[in-house]
Amino acid sequence: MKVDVLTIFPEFFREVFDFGIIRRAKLAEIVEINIFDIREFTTDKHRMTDDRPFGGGDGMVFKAEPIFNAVEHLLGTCERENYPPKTKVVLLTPQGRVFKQEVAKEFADEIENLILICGRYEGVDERVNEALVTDEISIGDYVLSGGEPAAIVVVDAIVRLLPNALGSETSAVNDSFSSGLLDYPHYTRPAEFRGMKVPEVLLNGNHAEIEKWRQQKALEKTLKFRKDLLNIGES
Ligand code: 6GU
Repeated sequence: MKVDVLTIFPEFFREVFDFGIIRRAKLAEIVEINIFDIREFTTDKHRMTDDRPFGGGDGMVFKAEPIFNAVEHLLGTCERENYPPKTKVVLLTPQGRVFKQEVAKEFADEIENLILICGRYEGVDERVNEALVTDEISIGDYVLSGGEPAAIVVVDAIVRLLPNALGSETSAVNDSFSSGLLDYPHYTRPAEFRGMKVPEVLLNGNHAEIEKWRQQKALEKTLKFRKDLLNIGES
């Protein structure tokens, strides 16, 4: 997969993708990640990326032109209808569809070229959405100062689902959410630490009992924190 991130703060991404699973996926050429400075695609003397909102009101609006120019540079077109196959142009804003594990899975399975546009200011000129964007995505119900942290979240969640991104020692199958439940608790050595003991059941080697205990704990955690995941109404 190729990921192109469009941002007015390219420095923000200087090292974030150079650790752990993402770093390994890059080295193994499972993913290529490129960062582009949207300001490089401005055409005016002052290289402005924002302007005042039509209709008045507070805050500034992300201009359409540099974003159109950047996408045109990357895809050879800025018409959604003419994008190459398996291409998505994602706008990261708090107004989008909420990013969930199932969205990460869908993107990991279906996309070869992912363009992430990091929103900024009070909003992005809506013509970007109208003509360019295939998916508008939010990472949750809170407001960030820009789409940059969201781009990091989205890239991380997708890359670890790409074929062979996780080593044999890890697996996405048992992760929280892939089962529909939160993950069960984990323990490692020592069996007693500062007087706190690992649950006996994990030490006795009875795999059927261990599996039962893990399912029970996953259910308890989900009931405690995320009833909404259980489809039993009321979160
Ligand atoms: Cl993608 N952008 C911003 N600015 N705020 C957010 C978000 C995105 N997702 C949740 N809050």
